[in-house]
Amino acid sequence: MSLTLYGLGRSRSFRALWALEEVGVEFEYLDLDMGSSAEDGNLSSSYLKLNAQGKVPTLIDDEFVLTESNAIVNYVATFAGGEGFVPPERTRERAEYDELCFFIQSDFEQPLWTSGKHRFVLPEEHRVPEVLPTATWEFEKSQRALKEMVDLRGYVLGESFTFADLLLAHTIGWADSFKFPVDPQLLAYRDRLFERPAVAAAIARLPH
Ligand SMILES: N[C@@H](CCC(=O)N[C@@H](CS)C(=O)NCC(=O)O)C(=O)O
Repeated sequence: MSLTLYGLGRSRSFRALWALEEVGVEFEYLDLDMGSSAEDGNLSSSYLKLNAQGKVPTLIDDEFVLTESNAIVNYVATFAGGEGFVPPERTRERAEYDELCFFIQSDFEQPLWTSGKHRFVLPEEHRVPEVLPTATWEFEKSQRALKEMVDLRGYVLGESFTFADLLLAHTIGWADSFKFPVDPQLLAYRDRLFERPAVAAAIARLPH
């Protein structure tokens, strides 16, 4: 088994990097040069063959290529060492895990991505700065909903850590780094999750 993860710093690829460190498998991590079509760039012809959008993350497992951070995290949980990080299929616990992960990726993170796109990701002629206050308003709305949905004092699905915690803690960190008004309870939850040794190991893989 030969595993390679392509990513970019603490972007959404960090979710996959953290998951691989939680499982404790051997892998190579390659941090791409964003916006570059050089060999180590996300726009190189070789990378675009792996990920047609030139986005991160991309995981290569021998000849198997997988994109989408949540799909990668769920796949990583099927490796030896990943038991318990994603609840088993055909259970209500799994349905609740999916519910939360879909909420994070559809509602909770979208205002953050809207903000990123309209501040620095999209070509300048496609940026609409007027949308930014709406993104803040939407984030505050999802944040309030999240606090009703889960108990942030422990792990969001109950007794033990799952990759729903990983996804959520990463996304809260993203909101904080984008200077969104993040509720102190969410920040305390993120700080606690970020104390996990796998987070330190993942950070150590990033270029400094
Ligand atoms: N839904 C995708 C989103 C991937 C994505 O948009 N990644 C960003 C970094 S967080 C990226 O590669 N952006 C480069 C671009 O949009 O050109 C996932 O979660 O994997």
